[in-house]
Amino acid sequence: MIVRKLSEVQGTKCHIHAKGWDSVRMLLRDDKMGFSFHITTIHKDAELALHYKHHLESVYCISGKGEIEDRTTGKVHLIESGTLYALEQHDMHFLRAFEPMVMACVFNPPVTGAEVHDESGAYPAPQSVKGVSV
Ligand code: 9YT
Repeated sequence: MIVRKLSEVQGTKCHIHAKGWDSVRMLLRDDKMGFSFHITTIHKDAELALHYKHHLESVYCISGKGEIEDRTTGKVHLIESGTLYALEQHDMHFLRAFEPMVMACVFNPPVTGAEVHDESGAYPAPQSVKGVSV
């Protein structure tokens, strides 16, 4: 059994900081759960262009307010506490935070810990992430 506290992972190498967001990656590939689990905060006024071509992602908003725009249809959905979205079609999207948004995110296949977004907002395919075990 794995038991971890957010406070134990905050500030470690599994707490990633990037422009507009930071993410505490609480479960990673090497935990062998078949998914990774992240507590991600999208910073106020951030707009992220994301496209997880190689991953399925589901996100549950714990707190904060913002919106997600489907870049294929242009449809915009409000995100607030209690909202879940699932990118079951690897949907290209914009994520905008009107106030800090705390999100619980799962990725399938699991993130290894080495990923950073490329210029299209994607993470690389799992087999192209080499030699990093977090
Ligand atoms: C909201 C969202 O797309 N989160 C993705 C996870 C986070 N960017 C991470 O841990 O890389």
